[in-house]
Amino acid sequence: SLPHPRLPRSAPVPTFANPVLAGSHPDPSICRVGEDFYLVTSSFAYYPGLPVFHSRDLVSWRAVGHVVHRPSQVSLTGLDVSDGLWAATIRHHAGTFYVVVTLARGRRGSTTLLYTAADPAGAWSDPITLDAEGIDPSLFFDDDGRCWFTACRDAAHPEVTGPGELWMRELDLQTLALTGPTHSLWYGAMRGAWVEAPHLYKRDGVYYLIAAEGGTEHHHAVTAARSDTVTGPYSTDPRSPLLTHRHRGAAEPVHNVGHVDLVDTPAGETWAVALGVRPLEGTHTLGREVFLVPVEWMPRGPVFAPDTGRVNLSERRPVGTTAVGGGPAQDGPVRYEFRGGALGPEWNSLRGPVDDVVSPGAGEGGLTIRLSPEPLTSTGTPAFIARRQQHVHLRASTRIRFSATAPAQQAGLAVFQNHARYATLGLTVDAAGTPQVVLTAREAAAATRLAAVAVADREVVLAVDSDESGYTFRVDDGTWTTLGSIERSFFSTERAGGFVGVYLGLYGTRDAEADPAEAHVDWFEYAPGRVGPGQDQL
Ligand code: 6LW
Repeated sequence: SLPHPRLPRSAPVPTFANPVLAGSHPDPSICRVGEDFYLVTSSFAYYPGLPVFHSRDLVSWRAVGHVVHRPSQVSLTGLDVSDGLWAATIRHHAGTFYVVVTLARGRRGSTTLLYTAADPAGAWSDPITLDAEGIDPSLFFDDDGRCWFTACRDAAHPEVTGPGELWMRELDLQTLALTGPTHSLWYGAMRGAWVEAPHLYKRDGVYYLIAAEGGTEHHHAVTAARSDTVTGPYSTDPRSPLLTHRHRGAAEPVHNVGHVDLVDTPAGETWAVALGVRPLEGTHTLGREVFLVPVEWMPRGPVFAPDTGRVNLSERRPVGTTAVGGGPAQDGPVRYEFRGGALGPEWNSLRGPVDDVVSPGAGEGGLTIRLSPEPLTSTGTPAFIARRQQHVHLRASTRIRFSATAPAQQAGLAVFQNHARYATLGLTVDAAGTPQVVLTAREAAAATRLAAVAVADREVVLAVDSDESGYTFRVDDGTWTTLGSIERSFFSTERAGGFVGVYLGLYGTRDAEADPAEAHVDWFEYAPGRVGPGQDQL
């Protein structure tokens, strides 16, 4: 029989808004220690890598650090923005946190890394390289204290049709090396669709292998298999797919649902964190986000979203949990003044630290950007920091001071999808030395200069207003001038390919021949909400 809703329909049911982590936070993995939940998401070629979040209620999440916070922990140089650190799993056992993750190159798994920490806020260890092929590694700690590593790889089985195989080996917790035989566990419920993202759970003595199939886009789905023995054989749960929005139409606000990880609350409920996207007219720009989905265990296995069968934008709150409080408001404006000499955890650079080129001021705040000859198109580390775009409607703005001496020197605001697809609104000079602001769109090898306006000062406010139709770029040098707009879908993951959403940031670039120069940023503001008419006159 179907599970019954927990509360009578008449009672006011406390709710929360999905996604619980907006913006590019794919492939969530979650674990609990006592009352504390910890979650990690993929970070690709962004640095620091693998953000770690903490929550007490599963709904409000606070960034506590990163697994990869020292350059010695990984080398991301040379990688595409969508390669790098993919789909980590976080687990806790006997006082130690474990994170396993794929380092991807050329959109394929290349190395499997294991990090450990006593405190999830860090410091995390240097990596141990596991002798494992494929992607989406996970760990399962059995009641007897043994630890089982699972991952997915290309299927080698001669009788198997379909691209993927979930496999297993034991992880020796003393040596942190894989040991013993390799077990082939499962080839998926929907052969022909890639099977990935395995996580193993044990419930009432039964082992449940939960996976994702159909790829991370429209056909994404959650499927399952079960076994009485950890190493198998696993038999397909015939109810598969257990959760998907692949059959839903354009009116559905949440798509691409899959890649779940399950956690039990202290009150005995089970919840899943899932990846999903919120497309508008078929494209999304915010990346793959984290959605929280109720789970009910039935004798046949987990039932996802038992009341509605879908991932909802408004969902009932987990029972018996309380937010820690003091966490960041997801929907309020944030003004970064860069005081205190360090960037907050929401700021990322590409592939490595930028301490040599981007310096937050100590006492008086502000940010100094030393222009770098490394362009944003490079697969190195340009003078660039950015944070995720988490709202379709917003204004991002910055007050910047920069006395360029050559047109090849530029500093300003960037809307960044990846190194082959972004827009810049840069303060520079023209050939005669007059200060100007230039709007450029980059698509693959082509950089198109969309507009340039002379400005009255070498200190201006640069702004980009985002809404469902596009991104509009403006400058204020005493008077607001609109330089132009770029359609939203230009920055979409569908158009760009890859796995990331838009980041908004600050950059400083110059030709190798141009003189070194510094730009000064007073503040950067991220203000969610609709930009009303006339607000550009502010
Ligand atoms: C990840 C795979 C996926 O490894 O996307 O959504 C890949 N699923 O499981 C990169 O994030």
